[in-house]
Amino acid sequence: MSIVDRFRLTVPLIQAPMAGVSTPALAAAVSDAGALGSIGVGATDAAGARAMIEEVRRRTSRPFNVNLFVHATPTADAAREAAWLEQLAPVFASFGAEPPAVLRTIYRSFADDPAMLQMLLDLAPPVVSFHFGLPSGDVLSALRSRGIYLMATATSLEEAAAIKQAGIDAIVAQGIEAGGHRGVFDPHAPDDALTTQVLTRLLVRDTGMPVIAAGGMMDGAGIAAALDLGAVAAQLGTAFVPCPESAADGSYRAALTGPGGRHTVLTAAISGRPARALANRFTALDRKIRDHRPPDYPIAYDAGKALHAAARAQGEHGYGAQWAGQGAPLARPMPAAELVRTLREELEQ
Ligand code: FMN
Repeated sequence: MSIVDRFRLTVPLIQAPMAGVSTPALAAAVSDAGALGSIGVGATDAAGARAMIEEVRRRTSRPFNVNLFVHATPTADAAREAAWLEQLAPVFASFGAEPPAVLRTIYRSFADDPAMLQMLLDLAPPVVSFHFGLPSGDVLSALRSRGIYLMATATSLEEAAAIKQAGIDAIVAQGIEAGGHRGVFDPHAPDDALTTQVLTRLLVRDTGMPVIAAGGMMDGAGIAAALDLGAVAAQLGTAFVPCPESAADGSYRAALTGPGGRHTVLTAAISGRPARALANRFTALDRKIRDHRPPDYPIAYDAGKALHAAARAQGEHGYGAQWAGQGAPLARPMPAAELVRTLREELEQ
């Protein structure tokens, strides 16, 4: 049974999980409107995730998705971290600030977080999805035994094969156009940078699994194209960033919906993993320090967030992590329920 039938969706649409940007209010509004809302709990701990799941449940009785980061455990490397901070020091200084003395692992991978697993087994959300990799077979079996539907992101045929092998229910085909972090399992491996169109078609043909296309779709025409390629649904992130229910701040919204939305860049300088963001002062800085390898994800993100805070304190918003996909100029700010309704109408035309 496809995800659309199983969860009685009235439109083949998933609002992408967006850690730090999607909120329980956004997910609930989307689910109530007939699509599948998602929360991203990758950047919080078990207690934070529990509170978010409970809030979604207070707001809606419809199904929703909870997304986790399953990245490789980062390796702290004092010399590499010091060298990175040295590169950023002049920028901190330009805002009258010092870089942090040491960088921390600001959140754990789901693979290293038994408390998060226990919380998920307790609350049993209807859908759980994984980004950056897969948990162990034992963890997957435990989640499955609670009746949870499982999805995972692939950016390549190899990652898709691993997802199929693990017995995941559906695969999210994330193309290079997508906003936010690329779901690549190994950020240091060569990346073929497949587009959503090519990846979706390849995975439909090669895996035989339900494929959810993600990356660059902003309207009914985009979703229809993905369905034509054989996808069972489309996962849209950037389209939902300007919704009033998202946690995006004013400068991020203004940049995304203004001329800044026309230019996005893939960068690992902000967090330590490749991610697509609006071109801003941070991504421009990346061009200057590209020869220096950032600390492991998410250790580098500790520096990125500190730099954003230092700049913002001086009124400069250009160092924020303003994740966005290539379709950003097609964004339409409106409440989430209205966006879902609009997308459904466009699809039915
Ligand atoms: N994907 C995840 O699986 N987990 C996340 O926490 C996550 N955070 C994101 C944050 C933002 C602001 C954006 C724009 C995307 C994020 N993504 C995340 C990627 C989305 O799942 C999806 O692949 C992407 O939004 C699709 O491309 P689009 O932005 O062009 O619609």
